[in-house]
Amino acid sequence: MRIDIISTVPELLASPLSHSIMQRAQDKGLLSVEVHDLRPYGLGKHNSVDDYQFGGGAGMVMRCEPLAALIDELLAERAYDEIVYLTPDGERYAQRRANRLSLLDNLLFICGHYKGIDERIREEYVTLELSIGDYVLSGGELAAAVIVDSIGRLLPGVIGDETSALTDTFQDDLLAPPVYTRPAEWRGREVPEVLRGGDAGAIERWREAQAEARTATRRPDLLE
Ligand code: 6GU
Repeated sequence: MRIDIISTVPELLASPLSHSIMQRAQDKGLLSVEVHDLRPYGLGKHNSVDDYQFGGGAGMVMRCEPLAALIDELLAERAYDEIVYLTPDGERYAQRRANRLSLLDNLLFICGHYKGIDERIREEYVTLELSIGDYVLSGGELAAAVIVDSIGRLLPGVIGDETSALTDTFQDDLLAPPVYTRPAEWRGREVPEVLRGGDAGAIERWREAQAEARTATRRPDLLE
């Protein structure tokens, strides 16, 4: 999968995408992420990428021309399955969308700042608008990092244990059951007996029951 990201603060995206599983995905050639700095496409001698909004009001708006120039350049290289704008008024991002995006080949993410981007860029180019939750971030970069991470780890071959992404919390609308590792007893707390026996069927049933109980108490909305 190839992911391009447009940002005015590319430094914000460097670290989250260059460690751990995201780095491994890229090292293995399964994921290629390219961050594109919008600033050189800015207008005038100050490379301006934003301006006051028509109609007045606090906050700047990202201008059409720099974004269009960069997007057109990227579109000349490849077609995108989705051009995604990260915005708090977008569709609430969840695992179902992550699963669907992980099946695509080419994604373009646009990170907004200030009051957002000129509405006409959304009309002209954007095919999907995503929000990562009901709160406001100062820019789309952290949201893009969250979404790229959640997609990248689903790509076949990225996670060593091929079945591991299938047992994640949310993967079947259930929270994951509790997990334990050694030692079997720690500060008087014991690992549940069933997990220490070798009965695979019993372990499976215990985990299912735990997942359901945990979901019912913590996230009853998921069971509806
Ligand atoms: Cl995608 N962007 C911004 N700026 N704030 C957000 C968000 C995105 N999702 C939740 N809050």
